[in-house]
Amino acid sequence: MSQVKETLVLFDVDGTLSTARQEAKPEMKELLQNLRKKVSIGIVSGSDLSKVSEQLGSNCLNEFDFVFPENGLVAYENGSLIEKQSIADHIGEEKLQRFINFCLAYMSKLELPVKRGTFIEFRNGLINICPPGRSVSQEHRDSFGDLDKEKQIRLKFVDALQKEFGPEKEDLGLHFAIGGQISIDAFPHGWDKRFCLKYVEKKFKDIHFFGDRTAEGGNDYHIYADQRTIGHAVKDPQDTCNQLKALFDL
Ligand code: M1P
Repeated sequence: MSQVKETLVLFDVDGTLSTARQEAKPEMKELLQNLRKKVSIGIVSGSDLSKVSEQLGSNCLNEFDFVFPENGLVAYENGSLIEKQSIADHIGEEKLQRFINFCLAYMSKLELPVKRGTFIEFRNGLINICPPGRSVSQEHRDSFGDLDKEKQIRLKFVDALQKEFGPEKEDLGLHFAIGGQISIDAFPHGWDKRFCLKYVEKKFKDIHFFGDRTAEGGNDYHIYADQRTIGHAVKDPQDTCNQLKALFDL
C-alpha cells in the first residue's frame, strides 16, 4: 500500500528561488537542502529542464524529490522521468501551424528597440512566444521588460490571441500566460502549474506552494489558489528565504 507522507513544499523558480533566468544563490541552495532534511521538496516551472538546470544546477534532478519543468507536463520523481505530454499531439499540426503563423505575423509588425532570434520556442507542454526573441542579452531582456511595463506589449498581444483563438472565433482551447520577463506561454486549459498536482496530491498530507506571480493572470495564480495547496506569495528570493526560515524553523 502506498504511504502518505507528511509534507511537500513546491517552489516556482524565477522570482521565487532566483531572479528571472539567473542562477539561484548558494545560500538559497543550502537552505533548500536543510529544508529537505525535514520535508520533501519540489519545483514547478514554466521553463524547460535545460533552463531549470542552468538556474538550480546540473544536479537538480537529484537535489529535489520532484522536478516539474513545463508546468509538470514533463515530470521527474527521485531523478527519474515519470511522464511527458505533447502539445503537438494534443492540438494537431494544422491548427498548430495556424497559431504559430498568426504569432509570427503579429510579431513581425512590432517595432522594438532590438529583435534577435527564436521568437517561438516549441516545448513538450507549451509554446513560448517571445517578441524580442529568446536569444536577447540580459541587458536587452531588461530593456524589453521595462518597455513592456510601460506599453503593455504582451498584454495587448494576449488580447489579440484571445480574439483570434478564443471562444468567439477559432477556439483552440489554449490559455495564454504572461509568466516571465519577455515572453508569453500558450498551453491547453488546465495545463498550468496545477497539472503537476496529479503526481503528488495522494502522496502527501500537506502541499505548500511558494510563488511570486500569484495574482490573477500570473502563472502561479492557479496552483497558489488551488484547494489542494497551501499557497505562499513571495516578493522575491530573499522573501522566500525569510518565510521558509519562519515557517519551518530553519
Ligand atoms: O518564469 C517562468 C518563465 O520563464 C521564462 O520567461 P521569460 O523568458 O519571459 O523571462 C520562460 O521560460 C517562460 O516559459 C516561463 O514561464
